[in-house]
Amino acid sequence: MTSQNLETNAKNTWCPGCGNFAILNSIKAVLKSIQDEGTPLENVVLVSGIGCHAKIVDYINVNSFYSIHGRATPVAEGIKLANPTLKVIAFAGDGDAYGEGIEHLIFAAKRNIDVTMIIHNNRVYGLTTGQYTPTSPLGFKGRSTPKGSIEPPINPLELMLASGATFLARGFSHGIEQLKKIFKEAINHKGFALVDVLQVCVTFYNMYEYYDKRVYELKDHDAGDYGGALNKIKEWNYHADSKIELGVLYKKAATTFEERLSASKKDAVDIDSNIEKVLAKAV
Ligand SMILES: Cc1ncc(C[n+]2csc(CCOP(=O)(O)OP(=O)(O)O)c2C)c(N)n1
Ligand code: SF4
Ligand SMILES: [Mg+2]
Repeated sequence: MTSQNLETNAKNTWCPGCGNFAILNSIKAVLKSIQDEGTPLENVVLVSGIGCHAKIVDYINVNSFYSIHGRATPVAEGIKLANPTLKVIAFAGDGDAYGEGIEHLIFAAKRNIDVTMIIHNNRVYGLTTGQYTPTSPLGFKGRSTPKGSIEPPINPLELMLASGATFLARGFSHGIEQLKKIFKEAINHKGFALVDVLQVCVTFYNMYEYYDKRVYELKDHDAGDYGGALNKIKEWNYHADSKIELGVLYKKAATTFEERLSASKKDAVDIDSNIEKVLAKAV
């Protein structure tokens, strides 16, 4: 098997210092390792929404679907259902996934469909130059909220846990080695996996100094304990001025949507053939 070159000819137009570079470099390293372990990259499909983050699929030489704002999740689900042997990895922004596309995310988690969602959570609309998003803090000053946002943020990881996600983690664009580890574990997880990456937008919301002072890596955390995971997830809440936990927060083995779908198709075939037998006898 020849090794697939991951580079493309697309010109990178992200701002210098953007946290998206850390995600790009980490995922490229993980794709390379997946390939080295024997999975051809033609078995991987990347999906993106619309936003600065979405350009990532232009910068990786792997089959991809550049979708529309808020719709990375259903496109990823459709690809997985059409061909369950594929590994599907979707990239979405916080505006994309936690705003316009939030309902898709809830249902994907509820179904436990086997896709990996990587959320570039810069807590701002980057591409449209600085409006507030569902994870911007109360008081956030941006293009659409010059006097400060009057809404508190949502905690997307708490919402995903309640919705049924079976793998939840948080990474940071100042921690490439940890990002690689988390991405690899998320991609290998069987079921719905979401990685919320604190991806700093240096141009419209530069949080490096703030995060650098507060982040810490989870140690001795039992990711299989729902209650413990919930407590950890609620510790920071995207607003409190507290420590911010990084790492795998929750992980659970569970039947996937595709497995249940395939079993129900088999039942349907059995029912059909039984009906044919009954009808044949009746004639
Ligand atoms: C259906 C639809 N709604 C709105 C837009 C306009 N739009 C494009 S990018 C964007 C925000 C992107 O923010 P985010 O998803 O956080 O990504 P980022 O640019 O921060 O990576 C919006 C509102 C659009 N292109 N399509
Ligand atoms: S606007 Fe922000 S998110 Fe977009 S490329 Fe520039 S630094 Fe990155
Ligand atoms: Mg954003």
